[in-house]
Amino acid sequence: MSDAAVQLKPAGEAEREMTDGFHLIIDALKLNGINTIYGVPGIPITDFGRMAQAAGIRVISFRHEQNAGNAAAIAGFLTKQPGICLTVSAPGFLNGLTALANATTNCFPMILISGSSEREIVDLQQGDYEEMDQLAIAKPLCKAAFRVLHAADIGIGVARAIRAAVSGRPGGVYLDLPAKLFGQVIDAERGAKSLVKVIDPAPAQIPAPAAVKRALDVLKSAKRPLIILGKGAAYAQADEDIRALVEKTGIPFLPMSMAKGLLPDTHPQCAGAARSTVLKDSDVVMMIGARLNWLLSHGKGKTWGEPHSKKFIQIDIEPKEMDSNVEIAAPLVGDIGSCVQALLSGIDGKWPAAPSDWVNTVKAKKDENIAKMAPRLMKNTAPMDFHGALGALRTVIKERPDTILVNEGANTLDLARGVIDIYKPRRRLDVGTWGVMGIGMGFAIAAAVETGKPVLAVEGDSAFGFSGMEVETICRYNLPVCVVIFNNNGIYRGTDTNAAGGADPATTVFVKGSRYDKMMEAFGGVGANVTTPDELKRAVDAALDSGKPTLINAVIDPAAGSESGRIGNLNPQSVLRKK
Ligand SMILES: Cc1ncc(C[n+]2csc(CCOP(=O)(O)OP(=O)(O)O)c2C)c(N)n1
Ligand SMILES: [Mg+2]
Repeated sequence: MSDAAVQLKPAGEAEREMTDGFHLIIDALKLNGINTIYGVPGIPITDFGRMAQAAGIRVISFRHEQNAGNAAAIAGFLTKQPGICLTVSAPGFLNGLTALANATTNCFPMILISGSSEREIVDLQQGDYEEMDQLAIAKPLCKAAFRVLHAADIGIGVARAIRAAVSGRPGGVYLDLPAKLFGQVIDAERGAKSLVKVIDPAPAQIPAPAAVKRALDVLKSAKRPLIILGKGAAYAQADEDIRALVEKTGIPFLPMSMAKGLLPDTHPQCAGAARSTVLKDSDVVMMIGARLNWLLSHGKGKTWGEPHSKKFIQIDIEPKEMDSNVEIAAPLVGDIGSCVQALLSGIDGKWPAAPSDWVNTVKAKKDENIAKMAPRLMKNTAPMDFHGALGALRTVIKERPDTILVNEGANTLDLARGVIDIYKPRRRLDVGTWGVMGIGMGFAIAAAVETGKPVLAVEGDSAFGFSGMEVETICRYNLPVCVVIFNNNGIYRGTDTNAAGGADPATTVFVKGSRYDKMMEAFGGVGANVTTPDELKRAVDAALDSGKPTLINAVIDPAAGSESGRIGNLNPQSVLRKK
């Protein structure tokens, strides 16, 4: 408020305690238990970040907004509270928006709070500093988008953002805060009264009894039942009930990538190593927080043993998910915890054991596949192939099951998913529904910040490049993160050649023999270069023992990978090329 304005007030008014937008936003976040912000400073949010830190919020500053956004998104997944990403206007906002869209696709609760330029100028397109109609751009890419224009509405704005992010199917929310809002001053008492504590932000959604009975009837009729656990099941934190449901029914279960560890991958009922058999030959499939998208071949076709018919039971909080790709015989709409509890209460001592011929068939296939893979994991050669290197990391996680594994790449991702067993819930974080590169360092940082647990990030050399500068952030905050780069000199392989024969390298290859470990050393972290699985194991053990930021450059045979890892079939082909 200007001096002139103060002078015009009646006597006594000038001494009344005032507050401003900066403080109201901080107070609104704190009132709702939000204690960490991930972001990048700049106009108009630099002072806001400083004040938030001064007020006791942990503010983690990144080198690029997309990584801060990915950190916020995975913080949301791990805590069931919206992760907060803070960005500057226009370009900073756009950098964070990719992460917000990815969070929405993956059903992670996140709020992107972005400063924005002056509305009057933006809306007349008069060319403001970092001018952009951010609200309009964010809207189609997230679950909800809000703008606050008046300090007195900050409490409501933050409350709406929190509720939208975590209730029902969680997702990304955009909150637009124009620069002028931060400096707006209102009476402190009025400001305090305007704040809203969100009561029961993610209300339980109880399934209808008839839907529960229908699901149980379909399940009971199965001769070859299968349970698929998705990352929604991991998010729900209904770990004990999910385990009880699986064990009481004795049904084989298949964990999707980020649901690994809900029950240990070494559990006798885990069918992870018999994936194609159980998808093809099952007759009733119950999906818990898993969607029938491309990752499950849309629930149809050869993978699912068509033309034979299959019955699906689907547990999801979002009614629109039902029949998205195929008919769902028993839709069970509600939150996963409530649905699983309701099913459990219908499963008594008389519930039939899972048919033993089916259980035995699955077990035989799984044992066969595990035995086939075993010798490949023990190869101690230089340069390493993927299996040899992953064999070493598999032992690391077996010995340290509390470690959080972050994983991205193509071969590095697909092979690690199959080889590295996970033993506890929410210990595997990866590229999710989109198969997006770039989540690595953001996920690793937030996993360490939110849980305090050691983090092992297993990264393809290409994948790492998308967020690699954040090794400085890891060193700056001294986080217990060990990054292992599977360095095969490129995307999928390091052996491609330029078909035109010119001086330019092929499109998929990188500088040969790069030493990514030196990047970590540049910022005071520990770097190591390893060429055998034994060396790799020793270096990772040392990193996890010390808790020091470490980057291990693991030299992988450049010829070892395959095109697009395990999803090469998705590459478009022209009939002309086949001539
Ligand atoms: C944002 C984004 N850009 C591009 C891609 C395409 N892509 C898929 S995997 C991959 C990198 C694979 O190479 P690397 O990480 O080195 O794994 P490798 O197969 O060599 O182990 C790329 C660029 C993507 N998935 N996401
Ligand atoms: Mg590579």
